[in-house]
Amino acid sequence: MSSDHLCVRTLIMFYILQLLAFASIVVQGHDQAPLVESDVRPDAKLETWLSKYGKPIDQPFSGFLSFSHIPHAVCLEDEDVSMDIAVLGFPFDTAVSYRPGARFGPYAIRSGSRRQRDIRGYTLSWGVNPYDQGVRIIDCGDIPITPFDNKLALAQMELAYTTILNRPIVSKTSGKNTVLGKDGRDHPRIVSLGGDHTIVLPILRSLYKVYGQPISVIHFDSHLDTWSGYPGSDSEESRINHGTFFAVAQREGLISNSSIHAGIRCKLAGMIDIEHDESVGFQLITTDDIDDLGIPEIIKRIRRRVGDTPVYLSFDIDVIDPALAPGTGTPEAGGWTIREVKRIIRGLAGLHFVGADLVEVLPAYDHAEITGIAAADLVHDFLSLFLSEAPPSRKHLNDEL
Ligand SMILES: [Mn+2]
Repeated sequence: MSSDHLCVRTLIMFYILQLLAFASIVVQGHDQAPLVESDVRPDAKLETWLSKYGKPIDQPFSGFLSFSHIPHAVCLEDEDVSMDIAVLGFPFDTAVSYRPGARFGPYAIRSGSRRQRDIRGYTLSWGVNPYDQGVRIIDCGDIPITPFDNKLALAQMELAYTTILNRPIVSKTSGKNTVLGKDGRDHPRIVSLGGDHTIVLPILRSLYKVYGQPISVIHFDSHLDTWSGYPGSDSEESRINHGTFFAVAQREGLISNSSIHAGIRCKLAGMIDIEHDESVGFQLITTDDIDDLGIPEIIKRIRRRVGDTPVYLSFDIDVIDPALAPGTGTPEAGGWTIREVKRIIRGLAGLHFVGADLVEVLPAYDHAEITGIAAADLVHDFLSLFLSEAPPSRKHLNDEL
């Protein structure tokens, strides 16, 4: 047989097979009921989504981008909104010494929180779900901070924080171990999403106004953030940045001398930096202390340092090893793991927290959202921290197994 003949026969076979396949689709189509019933008659009963499927439920990958899908409001606009705990975004990054981009941090943390939600907020490590503790937790959105004028930006952040801090709480208390303000009442507690670390200065100014006393700070960071300035930046405004804000806060009398750093490993000018740091009111726990002292001793030292004073928790994501949280502004190699830090955080439950933040998340340097997801997970821990009376025991776990 010639190759021409073979070609023609192959072509005919191909067309016959195609015809058979088409015929079988037509026959099957007639035999099967439609997959979705749809009443297209003109007199058909009108249905809506709500009447048929009920209240829309966000999927982990859908819905408005509030933290962990919690109720959200523009709290600065709607003056009737009140809460016990607020999540508040600070999209500010115009006071950094290295990479800018933390203005996208609040977005990245909320985005990283999408698989977290109230109905599955219980964790074995805490033994609680922060969303079923009878307190109202609201995502208040972001403060509209100017990126053009830091003096104005600082004023905006302070006023926004104070505005929300002065809202009446909804429940009898905003959680466990709260501190009364100088007006004698319990105030909402705010978890701030940064933003570069400078946002803590207006926050501390606002806390001082409401609580009427200096606040102790537990500061997780690879850097001291207590420097007095940067060479070549001598104006009053340039002295307020993400490496100096604690020194400014100390000069203004906003923080007590019972503060403590955890996770320090940055390079220094020398011991002169540590001496200055002590004068700002800080003790320090270095990154290596986790190996030399262990986690229980680190927890003990932090608790002993702050005692029962009002405490603010400031968490720079760069305390985590950059391999596990690369999306940050001033990465320092050789940091703590997320698991280690989470254990330390749990050990701090029962202290008198007046607020917390998670700062320096830069999604532009992140990969596969790993920094955003870690940050969102830590914010979930902060909520559990506010709502727990003491560090979790293992009572809810069956250790017999
Ligand atoms: Mn910092």
